[in-house]
Amino acid sequence: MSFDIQKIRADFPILQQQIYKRPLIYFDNAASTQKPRQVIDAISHYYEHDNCNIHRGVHYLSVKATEAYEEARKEIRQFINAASTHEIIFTKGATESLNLVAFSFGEKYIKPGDEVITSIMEHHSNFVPWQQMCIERGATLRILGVNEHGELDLEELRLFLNEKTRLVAITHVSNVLGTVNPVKEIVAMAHLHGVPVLLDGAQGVSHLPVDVQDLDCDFYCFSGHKLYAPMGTGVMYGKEKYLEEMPPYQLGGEMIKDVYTDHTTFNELPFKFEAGTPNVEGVMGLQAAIHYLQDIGMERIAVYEERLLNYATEKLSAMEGIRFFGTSTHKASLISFLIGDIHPYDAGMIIDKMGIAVRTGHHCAMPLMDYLKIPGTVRASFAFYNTIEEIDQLVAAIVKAREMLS
Ligand code: 7TS
Repeated sequence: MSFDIQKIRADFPILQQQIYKRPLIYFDNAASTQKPRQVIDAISHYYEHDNCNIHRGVHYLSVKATEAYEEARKEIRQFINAASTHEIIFTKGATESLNLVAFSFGEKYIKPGDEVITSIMEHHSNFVPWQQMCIERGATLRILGVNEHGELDLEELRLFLNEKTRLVAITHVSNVLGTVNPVKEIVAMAHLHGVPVLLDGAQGVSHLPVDVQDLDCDFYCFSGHKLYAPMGTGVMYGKEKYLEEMPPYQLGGEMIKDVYTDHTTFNELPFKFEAGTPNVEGVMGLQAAIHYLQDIGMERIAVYEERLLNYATEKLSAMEGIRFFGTSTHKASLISFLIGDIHPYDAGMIIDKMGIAVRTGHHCAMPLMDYLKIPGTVRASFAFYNTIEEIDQLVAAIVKAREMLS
């Protein structure tokens, strides 16, 4: 498929509608992306032809659904270049993936006095599980700050890493600042101390090509719904050497090998971490989304989105009184800003009335808001179906919001 923006937009039925009598402009892609027809069709196809519980039956439909599910796992392994399908655990999203690691890795490896390193730019989903796990296990959470561009300081990481460090848990891309963290360097630094690294890929995987073996990260967690796939899908990638040692996160069907009245043995990977009936329809949609993205090409998506980001940054920089949060030279396609002293909610309401969806508030990053001493931001996050003309509309809406609210 060539990168034909009108053809791409035609694949997304939701983008064809009008909001407040204006064409919908959807700039809330960091919260959730829209779904192409191909994904919606894959879900319908599954229910019309293949629907059945998997892994449990010998009959035709059960075998067919199981094969389709396991085929999707193979393709997701390829998509992020994991070494084995044993390392691809299906979850209901990044949050569940992160909780799984915090609970299970914590139980196996974290003792009183140990340390976990995270950063101030984390989404609550990659912050609260570590904070809670450290409290429960008597460990210490050490929190990296950011500089005025919203970047991590690797020198601070160097100072934090020591013989008590058990894990570094860092986001690949910040959902507030847009910063693309130097995760390969972070992994290399941590590995020098024998410390594994978890990457929260919720905002990374939809914008950048991800190769977990090249990054050499030990865990990579993401959601399907930010990747043009259905809600309620996600992946926890983990290196087999850790997953083999880690205890199950949930107990029940699928994850067992044998159950006796006095004890249970657990299934092999990846099933040990997949208790209960999974979201098969969602995984069919996730597979279709990955096909769709691969047809366009992640590299090409990254180039187009960078054009949108640069254009938006240039236009907004030319306006008076806009304060940006996140000005790293390595950014994914989102901008967070404040318009003078206008509260982000007020600005967001007016922008919405112009048919433009932006997100306002703390973006589930309250520690970062405290650190920056702001109540929240207005965030416009772009996807490859957005256009330069839509960004011009956003600029006009900001001018209008300022006129009305100043
Ligand atoms: N990590 C990051 C970096 C995120 O941006 C999000 C969601 C999550 C984890 C959690 O993902 P979930 O799919 O499990 O909810 N971020 C946002 C956002 O920025 N606005 O709404 C959700």
